[in-house]
Amino acid sequence: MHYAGQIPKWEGLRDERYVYARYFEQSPPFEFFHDLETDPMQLVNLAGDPRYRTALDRARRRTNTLRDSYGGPFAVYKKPEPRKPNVVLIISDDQAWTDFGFMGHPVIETPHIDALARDGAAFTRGYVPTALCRASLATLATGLYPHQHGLTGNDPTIALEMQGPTYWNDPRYRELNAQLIANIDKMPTLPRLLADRGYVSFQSGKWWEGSYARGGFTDGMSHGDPDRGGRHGDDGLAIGREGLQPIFDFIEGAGDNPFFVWYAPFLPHTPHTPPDRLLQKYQSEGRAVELTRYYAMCEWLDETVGELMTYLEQNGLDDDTLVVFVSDNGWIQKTPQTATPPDWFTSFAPRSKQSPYDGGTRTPIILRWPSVIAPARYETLASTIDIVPTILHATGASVPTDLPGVNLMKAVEGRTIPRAAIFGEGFAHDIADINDPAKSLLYRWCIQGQWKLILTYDGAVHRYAMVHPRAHRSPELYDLIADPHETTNVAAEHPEIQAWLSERISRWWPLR
Ligand SMILES: [Ca+2]
Repeated sequence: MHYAGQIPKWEGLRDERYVYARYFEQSPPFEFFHDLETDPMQLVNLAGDPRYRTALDRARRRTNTLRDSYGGPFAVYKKPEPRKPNVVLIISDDQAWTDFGFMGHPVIETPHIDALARDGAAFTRGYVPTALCRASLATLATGLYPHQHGLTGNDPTIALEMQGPTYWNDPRYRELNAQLIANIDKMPTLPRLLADRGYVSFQSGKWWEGSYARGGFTDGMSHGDPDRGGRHGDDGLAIGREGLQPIFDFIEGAGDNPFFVWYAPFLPHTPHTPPDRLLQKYQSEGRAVELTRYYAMCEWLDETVGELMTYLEQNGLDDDTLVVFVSDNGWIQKTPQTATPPDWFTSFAPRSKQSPYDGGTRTPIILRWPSVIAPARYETLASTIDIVPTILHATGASVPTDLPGVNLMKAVEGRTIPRAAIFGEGFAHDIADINDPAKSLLYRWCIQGQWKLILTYDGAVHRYAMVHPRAHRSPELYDLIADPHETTNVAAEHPEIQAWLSERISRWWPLR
């Protein structure tokens, strides 16, 4: 990482009794305050404890005085003008964290995504806050948790008599969905914040929130008109499967403006219709045809990533383009051999899409920006709530103060990410009450270090009841390092960890 000027990121002091530090990059600043008398190891942060208010205020004032005596804020440093790299956000659709060459898959070949990981910062322990398309994409557009942006499921709940293959044509469905889409109009989305910084932006692929313009993109492929098949991307869904020319045309038309590309192809998502050459490549004695098709789809996505990167290189753009790669949710292919509960009708297996398990929620997160980011792998926990603040920081755009994520570039710069745990939530596919996310709540989870706690709730499930068998009423605790596929619930052996993480979940999103 080029780190011009060694700009300070925190200030503070230590006296005989107290240690105080303030990380002033955030607004409001993140503060640590420790009482050495009662806590010599500095394990308990008392910055929010009202009993220490007076002592904390004194430490703040003394820090300001000391700082000013050295010439005031940043007196000896000059912040460089932030650059404006181009940004390409690649979003895989329905691909598990294991299903990449660089993540160790024994069969699937993904040489171009592997190259992104090799040349960039690869966060191998990344997560989406929820394992469903629309909610996950809205997080990538806003930086908010689904319970904050309100787009928690793919559809509003529709009455039984409306159900059928074209339920989205029912006027009652359309009215509810129009209300849902209106959520995005109010939010400072990534394209809007980048536009304030002079960026032009292009939407391609999946997009559920009406026309691309509703999300603040200056250009795009999805019209969102329900009368013309608008639901989750319409014309945009041709990207990747039918080539990348619309993206190349947009970049050519961007002129001297920095650009942002949202590339969310319908890949490896169903229909699993790979080119014949890839299908043949993955055919193997004894391998189920469903699995063969899925494997081929993963490589098809990879080929399009290669095409995109080749274009950037050939046009001299790749050195100063921040490429971000992520999956919107996981996928475990169901085959005739897969054990499923009765009436399981989807083509994915249990403990994958829509579930709180890593098969649904975990994804590698890659940041590639050759002129700035040195290649490295990170075990640091990362979340897709971090993508928006990371891109905003990298581009020098303004960062809303209420975003829950962190700037992942801190880890790349060798600094500490001030966050101990990451959180997630699972909702029903159909939103029970568009004004109250908790009515569809099924799971909440928290990961700290190697531990993952999953709590289960009784939200309304409607059409997808089968995907959420309510067999588990008890909390589930997994050691993700020893048991990455979450086979053994160790909650009973570690009641103290269960209680600690449960408390963290309650504080993260207090339910009424
Ligand atoms: Ca998806």
